[in-house]
Amino acid sequence: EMSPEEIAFQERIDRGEKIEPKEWMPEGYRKTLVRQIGQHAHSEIVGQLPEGNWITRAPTLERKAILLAKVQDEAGHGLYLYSAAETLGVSRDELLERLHSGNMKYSSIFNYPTLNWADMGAVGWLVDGAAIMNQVPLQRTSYGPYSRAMIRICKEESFHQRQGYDIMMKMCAGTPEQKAMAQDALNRFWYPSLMMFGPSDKDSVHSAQSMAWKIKINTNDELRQKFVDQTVPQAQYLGLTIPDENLAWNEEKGGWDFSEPDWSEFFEVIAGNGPCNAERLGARVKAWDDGAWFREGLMAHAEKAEAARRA
Ligand code: FAQ
Repeated sequence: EMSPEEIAFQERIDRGEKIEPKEWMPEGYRKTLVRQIGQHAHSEIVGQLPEGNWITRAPTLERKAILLAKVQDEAGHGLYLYSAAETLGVSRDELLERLHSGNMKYSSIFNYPTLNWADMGAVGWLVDGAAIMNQVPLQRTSYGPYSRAMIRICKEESFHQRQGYDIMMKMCAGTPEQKAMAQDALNRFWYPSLMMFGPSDKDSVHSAQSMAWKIKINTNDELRQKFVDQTVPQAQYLGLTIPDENLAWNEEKGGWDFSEPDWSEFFEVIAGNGPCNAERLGARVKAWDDGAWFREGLMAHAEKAEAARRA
């Protein structure tokens, strides 16, 4: 069963201690963190693409400046998270190689297209809203570097969510056509946003062990429920309709009943067969290949400087 080291480790977790990079940890704990933090970092980087697509077409200079800042934040989040993963003994190049070869995942949500400006509102409101719901508890995750990264990231995510909701408010107070665009964006992003929390608890292979290690704090279904409960009144305030006939207030549980997303679609998307998987991964691989001359230049410069130092 558990070795004496593993027992002592679990006791530290149970006492609420943070685990730091140089400390002993079970191999499974390290592997799970590399998987989750790496996937999270990749999501931030790939997550720049759907919004980056609209920076040049923002309707005003102010909207453009806001969106630009948000997308830059996402790059920063990706970099903090890669650094956090590197403290576990994996290099950034290796993580990127695993992403580019399709061996590591990123969030399913970024495999859906952003068709128009209303989608920028829906992404900020729903996608960042879901991201925060998942990340606020992760500020208390057991691995020190991940938990500290989450504190800063959550502050920036709340700005992202507000800017998205602000776009939705503006569009819903606009012409009937603009309000219809906002409704259409909600219709398309609702179920993919629910999928961000991962499969239902009965299909979540990692939850039990990750929660015992306090890598995860809540189950997927708990966070999905909290997200629906937070988002329904926000939709009502906008005068928009959540695309779910089964949505109903449940007095007993003090929350909303809602329809599950189409899980077969979810599993297709995470297997690489979503609407934009090939395009998203293709863009990242191209960026890596296009940067080869720069990496080579840096290496040549470092080698020259090293040779000069030795001489
Ligand atoms: N997409 O056993 P579980 C953002 C995979 S926020 C793709 O339940 P776990 C900010 C899972 O990896 C988005 N794959 O897994 C932003 C596993 O497969 P594996 C990123 C998914 O890890 C906003 C399998 O399914 N946030 O980027 C998904 O315990 C706007 C079984 O699932 C994070 O990554 C999915 N949705 O729970 C940026 C948060 N769900 O690895 C730009 C940190 C599950 O064995 C614009 N991560 N899978 O091959 C987590 O909290 C967890 O990893 C979960 C999944 C909750 C996502």
